[in-house]
Amino acid sequence: MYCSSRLRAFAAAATLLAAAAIAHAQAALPNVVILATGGTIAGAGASAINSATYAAAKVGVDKLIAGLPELSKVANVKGEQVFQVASESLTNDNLLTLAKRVSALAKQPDVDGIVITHGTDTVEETAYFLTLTVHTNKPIVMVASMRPGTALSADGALNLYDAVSVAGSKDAMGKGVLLTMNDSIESGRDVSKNFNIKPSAFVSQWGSLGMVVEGRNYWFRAPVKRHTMNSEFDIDTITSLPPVEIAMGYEGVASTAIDALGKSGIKALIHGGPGNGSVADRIVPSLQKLRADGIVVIRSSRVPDGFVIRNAEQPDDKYDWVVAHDLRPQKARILAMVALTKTSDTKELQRIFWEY
Ligand code: DAS
Repeated sequence: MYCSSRLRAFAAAATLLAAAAIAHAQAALPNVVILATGGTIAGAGASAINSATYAAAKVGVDKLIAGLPELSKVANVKGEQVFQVASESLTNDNLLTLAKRVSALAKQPDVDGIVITHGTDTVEETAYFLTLTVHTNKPIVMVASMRPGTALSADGALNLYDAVSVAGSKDAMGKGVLLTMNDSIESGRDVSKNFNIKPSAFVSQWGSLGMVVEGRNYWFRAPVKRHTMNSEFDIDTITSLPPVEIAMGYEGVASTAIDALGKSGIKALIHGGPGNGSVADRIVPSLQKLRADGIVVIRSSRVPDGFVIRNAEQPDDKYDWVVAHDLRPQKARILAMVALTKTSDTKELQRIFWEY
């Protein structure tokens, strides 16, 4: 018969052993920080059938983490609430604040990866900005959701689990900023929101980088454009972003928007033209006026896929215009703002649009 003191000693030893085992298991897990900014992934609807009618940016990061205990199996997770907004309302200053926080965390030796929860509307823009300006090889993984957590078949929980799993993976290092949505791992540079109400909304015209399934990554390609450690742009040296706006091209377009933007203090105008970034002949004089006033003119295309070819139908050399390569207008604007923090020389800008 064991005396009670021996039982107490046995229980104490067992407790210590269990604590040591937990500590050992946690030490083996990567440390991942989740930076929350808002969006549908933090949204809430009135009922389970409200998959499209809901309020974004309502649930705090601690509640997101607490609602997903499976995260503790793939990483030691800490959360920070950077913003709580719908992403269509994010500003250039928000971009700078977020990127600087990511850069600071990435320098910490006790941080192995960073996840950013974000609205779907502009996550493609934030992802590109971060991949252009944050100097780290550590995984930075954006994640969003098309349905709020209150809806039937909500996609946020698995998307977030995937994002934390990828952010803690050594094989995700050095691939630039990533986005995990709907089991896919997308390049932050290439991905865009192609459908406004489906979980399969996000597509990269040159293909996904891979997939993440049950916490394991399957890679099928790697980015070739410059990013993160190989970028000449560094968020730690950027204090503000020059104003760049977008004007679309379409049948019957007037020069009203372009003329007004030309007087608003912008440093570059992205022209989102039809086809190969075509410019209506009646608009050319307005664009030439902007150019004469020192405003950079960048030809992008409203066509979702493909890339604008220089000097094809438009005499870019003659007008001293820059072409946006395969970047949609909203992405071309991000690169233009970043590039203009360093140069306004159009030959240098064109090099940058080829390389990033
Ligand atoms: N308004 C959208 C946004 O915040 C909601 C979402 O889809 O995340 O981007």
